[in-house]
Amino acid sequence: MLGLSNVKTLAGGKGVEVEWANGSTARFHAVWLRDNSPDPETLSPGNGQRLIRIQDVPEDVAVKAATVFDDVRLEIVFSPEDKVVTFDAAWLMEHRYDRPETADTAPGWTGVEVVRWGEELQEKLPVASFREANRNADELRRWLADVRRYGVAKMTDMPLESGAICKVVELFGYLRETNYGRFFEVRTEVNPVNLAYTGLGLQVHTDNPYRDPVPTLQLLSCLENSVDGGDSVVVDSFKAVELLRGEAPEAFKALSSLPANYTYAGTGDVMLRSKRPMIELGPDGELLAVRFNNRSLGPLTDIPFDQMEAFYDGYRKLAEIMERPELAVTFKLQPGELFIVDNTRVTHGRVGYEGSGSRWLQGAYADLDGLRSTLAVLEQQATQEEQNEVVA
Ligand code: NM2
Ligand code: OGA
Ligand code: ZN
Repeated sequence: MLGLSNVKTLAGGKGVEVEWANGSTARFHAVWLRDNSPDPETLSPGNGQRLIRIQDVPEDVAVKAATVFDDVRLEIVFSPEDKVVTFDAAWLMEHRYDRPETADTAPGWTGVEVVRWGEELQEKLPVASFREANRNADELRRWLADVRRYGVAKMTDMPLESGAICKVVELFGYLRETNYGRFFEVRTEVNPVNLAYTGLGLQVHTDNPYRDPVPTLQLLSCLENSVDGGDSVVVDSFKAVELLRGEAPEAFKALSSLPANYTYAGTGDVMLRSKRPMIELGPDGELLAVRFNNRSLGPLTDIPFDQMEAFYDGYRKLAEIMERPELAVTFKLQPGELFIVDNTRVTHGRVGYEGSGSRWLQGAYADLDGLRSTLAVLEQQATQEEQNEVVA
């Protein structure tokens, strides 16, 4: 365990600078430390939720004294309250925010947990067996971690029964019910409410950009697929955005700063609309989401006249990149197989099909927050088990 070697109080008690045994240092503000004090009057011991309001922290909060104990505890005395609080060295390390400027902070950056990919993923597309993931927490943890890293994964060995897709969602989270149902049939229909319910080819897309918030996970499972065609394709839009940013910075700028409109009215019983950028960045420039769907981009009504052409130029450029063969991973789903995509990131499409044979897929939506939560709990359990083994 990484211990603390030193602590200095910053001028005026504004905060502290902490040094760990490996030589790394980080500063913490007095107000931040006080707001995050782990004592039972500040944080509920039962659930970790904060019991105080920000106004309960004195405006002139300062560090009166700071001392390291036993290498692993930092004791702080806060003025004017004269409150004594102990912080844990590992906790401070995990939550430090005083980092040197990292290499990639240009708008469109992604965190270390995101690995952008192209056709090379074809040979190593993450996959797990449903039966295995259902009884083995390690297998489930690996599969969920792959979804976090690559935004896509396959599952095999599914029960060949209608609705089995729901059991996959139950492994990690909750179904997102929509106007399409708890889950939905994807097959050729006579009066299709959506072009997905035809044999037409579908350009790669994210689903339901006309919803706000969008469903952040989509699953598609296969019950029958004996037609000619109907192959699936997935493309990492975050990779496409990275290429766009390099090749056409003005296109990246237009798509990330102008509001697009997305719509779906089906046969008239719903009227869904959203107004969002095609490339969504966070306040610190992090690439958060892509909404890409040729069928559902509405009439654009919120882009200034003088910028409309720049938007369309950018959209065309992004679409061209999205269709590059070197970005595509393709496969033909077999009965008993499923794939899941992070619907804020990985686009999916299909080759058209017709003629003899049958094709029957089922789809469902769910959300990433539940998946990430399940994964974090499984990872914590795995770490604890490892530590217990070391001790035993
Ligand atoms: N379906 C399959 O987002 C879309 O409109 C794509 C969605 C109909 C639920 C198709
Ligand atoms: C969808 C979709 C692809 C397919 O249902 O959203 O994109 O392979 N389907 O049918
Ligand atoms: Zn789709």
